[in-house]
Parts: sequence; structure tokens; C-alpha cells
Amino acid sequence: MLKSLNRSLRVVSLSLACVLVATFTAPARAADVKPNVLFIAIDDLNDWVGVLDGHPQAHTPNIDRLAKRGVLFTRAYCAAPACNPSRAALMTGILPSTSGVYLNPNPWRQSPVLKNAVTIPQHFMAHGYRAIGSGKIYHGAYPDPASWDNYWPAKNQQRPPDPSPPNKPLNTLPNTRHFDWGPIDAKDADMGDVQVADWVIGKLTQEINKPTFLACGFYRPHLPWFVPRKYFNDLPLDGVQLPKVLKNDLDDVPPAGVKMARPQGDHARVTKANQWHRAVQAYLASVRFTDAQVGRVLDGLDASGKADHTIIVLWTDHGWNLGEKQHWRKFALWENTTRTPMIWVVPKGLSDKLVAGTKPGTRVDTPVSLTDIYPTLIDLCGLKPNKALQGQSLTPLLADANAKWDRPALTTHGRNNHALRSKHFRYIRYADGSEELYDHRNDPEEWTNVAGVAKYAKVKRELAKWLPKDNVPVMVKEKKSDKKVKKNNKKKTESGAKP
Ligand SMILES: [Ca+2]
Ligand SMILES: [Ca+2]
Repeated sequence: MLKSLNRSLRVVSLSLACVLVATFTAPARAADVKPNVLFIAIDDLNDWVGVLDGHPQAHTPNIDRLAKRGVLFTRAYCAAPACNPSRAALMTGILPSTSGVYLNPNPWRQSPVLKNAVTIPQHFMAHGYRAIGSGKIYHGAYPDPASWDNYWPAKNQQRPPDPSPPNKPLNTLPNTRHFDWGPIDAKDADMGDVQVADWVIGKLTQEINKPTFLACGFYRPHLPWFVPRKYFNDLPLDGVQLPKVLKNDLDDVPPAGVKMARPQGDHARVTKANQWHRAVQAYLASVRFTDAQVGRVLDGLDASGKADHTIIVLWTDHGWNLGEKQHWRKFALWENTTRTPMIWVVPKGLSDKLVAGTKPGTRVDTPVSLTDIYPTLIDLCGLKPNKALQGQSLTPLLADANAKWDRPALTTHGRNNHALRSKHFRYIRYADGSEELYDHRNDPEEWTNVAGVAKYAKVKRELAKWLPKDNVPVMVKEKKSDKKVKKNNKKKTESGAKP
């Protein structure tokens, strides 16, 4: 009797306490609460995602359900079509043409412009946040310990090793290095990205008690496309569909563009070894694997009870060609190499700038840049502005998918080679002055270069106004010592446990 009375009293006092806590922490207005940020990066994922419809066999139920929960940008473009310059620009908000960080071998923190640049997580730390993370956020060779309070596996080693098959290369290509693919007999738990997700889920459930910027960087579908066999199961080789390709597509591309495509390189090797279908199969399988990890992290967030208090942004660092224009990888200025999935979820009442939150299932078709992520986060979380930023806040588009937006999306590959993407056009201008123009109203695959057609002169002129005025020289070159560091990092991350 006494015991049950005690229990009742405890329940009553606990309920009272809950009411009090709820009352004390309930925000008078949105700005009183600092939202958490879950910042999910995926490496080398193009538009082969269900909601972007880039490939009929793309199967990404988890990225799709995230998109349905918030706003999907269907035309988001990288600042540079390579890991290092894209990520350096995204994380600092400063364009390659301003920083001189154009390519992968440019150690970005050595650029005089970026040396003291305040990265996104640094800006959050300066505003009372804890910045933590795991996985690939910066390019592998150039992690940034200054960006984090805590990182796993370590501030200078962003990701754990991946399993590697004993009988490489699986795709039979000579001198493949990581240009290799196929199923491996590894368990999910052996995979670096699974361990990264585990760590992030652990932090979500245990430790988000103060405003936290939590980064989660997935490495697949970056090469090599080695993922556990089960992700290949529903993709029989004889049913794999190649991307849409036009024969002789490069015939109307100027030499500067053909040089980027390198048709005698990867494409010749892949087709000669009869590996095109296997490559597409392995990329699709790698995308499925990563999508599963995204799903685990989203489930972790929901189970943590913090979802209502967390802004989510998901992005990938650039697109990828798998034989379109006889081109493979990124490193070029076309739609497929520059387009990336980008998704935002802002819960209701979290942001003064977007009190209603994002409306589930919204699609924004306006072309935007990944350099817009930084100012958007500042805007949504009510942080002080960072004057160095060159992007612009996406908040107007998050609030209204049809909001006015004049600026085309800019992508730069190497010094003074640029692409501008407007609603209907892609305009490419190479350093030697040669051009491509594609009219997406009737040419979504960018097969017909209309740069020389008189009626498009005005379109080119209007777009050219948005080309950067300054194109600083390459400011940082890879040093011998960096090459050594890179080699060691590579060893650390690729020679892991054998499956
Ligand atoms: Ca990448
Ligand atoms: Ca063509």
C-alpha cells in the first residue's frame, strides 16, 4: 500500500517535473532555441537517385523518404567537379576562382585566401555549438582538425578502413588502382561507412544535449565500388541498363572539352574489357549500400527524439559520368558531372527565418550552388554573418519554391574554365575562349552544342555576365611531402581488414 502510494507520488512528481522542464525549456520564440544540424555528405553520388530520376534502376528509398520530408533541390550544382575543390568551396563558402583551389592536389588550407577561412563547423563553434563528426567531409588528403571538437576515427583521419578483396582487380582492367568494382564477401559491419553511421547514431542517441553540429560523411559510391554482395542481388548483369549515350557526341565539343572527357582513357579501357555493364551495376549497388546507411542515420535521429529539434541537410560533392560523352568520373563541366542531390529538412518553429519550417515533398527546380549551403545554415540557425561567403542563402527558396532567384549556378574546373547553369541553359566557357551551350528545354542529355547558333547569342551574353571577374592563379600546388602524406592516408584507408 505504502509502496504503491510512493510509486504514485513518484509518478505525480515526475509528471510535474516534466511539465516544469517543458515549461522552462519551451521557447518563447524560435530564436531562443539553437537547432541542431545533421550535415550528411555523400561522395561522388550523381543524380542516380530515385527522386532525381537519373537512372531507371536507381533504388534509394531512404534518400527518397528524406526528400519527401522536406525540400529537394533538383538542380543543385557543385562549385568544382572534384572532391577537394568542391568540398573546400562548400565548407568555406569561397569559390575556386577566388581561392585558387581548383583541383584535387591543391592543399586548400595552404591557399593564402583559405588559410584563415572560417569553415562551417568553425562558425558554429564560434556561436556556442559543439562541432563533431565522422567520415569524409573534406578531401581525404586534406582533413581539417581545426574544424572539430571531436572526430571519429580522428581529427586527422576522417574515416576507418574499408575491406578490400584479395584478388584485385575484380574488373580485370590493367593498372586500375581504385578504378575497380565488384561484389565482395564482406559483412556490412566491416564497411567503413557502416562504422561511420554507427558512430553518428551513437552520438544522436546519447549526446545531443547542447546545440550540436553533427557531420556524417559517407565515402561510397566513391571508387572502388566494392560493397557486400547482397547489394548486387537485385541487379542481374543482363538486366543492367547503360546510361543514354549518343554516338559521336563529342564531335561538336571543342578540344578543351574533349580533353576533359579523355575518350581514349577510361572509356576505351572499360569498353575494351567489356566492363561497362559491370561498372554501372557496381555503381548502382554502391548507391544502394550508401542509401541504406542514410536510412540507418535517419532512423537513429527519429529514435533519439531530437528530430523536431534538428535541421537536416544532405549533399553530395559533385556528379559522375559513366560513359556519357565517352567520359568517366567527374572532372568535367557537363550536367552529369556537376549536378548533385541536395535535400533540406527544417522542422516547424526551429528557425526565425523559416518559422513554418520546410513543407514536406517540396521540389525546387531553380539552379543553385553548393556554396549556398553555408549562408543558408547561418540564416536558419540565426548565426552572425560571415562576410567572406560568396553564395547566398536558400531560405527564400526553402520558403517558396518559386521565389525569385536570378543567379545561375557556377561550376569551375581548373583555372578559368567555367559552366553556368540557368533554368534552361548550360553555358560552358573554357580558358581558351571556346564554348558549349545546351538548351535543356529540348536537350536534357546535352547532345547538341548550340554555342555557334546565332539565335542564342543573347543567351550567351546574358549568362557570360555571371562569369567570375577574377580568376586567381592556382595558389597552391602539391608538394612532395604532401604526396607522401596522401600515400600514407591512402594506405590507412584502403588496406583495411580483408573480407
Ligand atoms: Ca567526390
Ligand atoms: Ca554532342
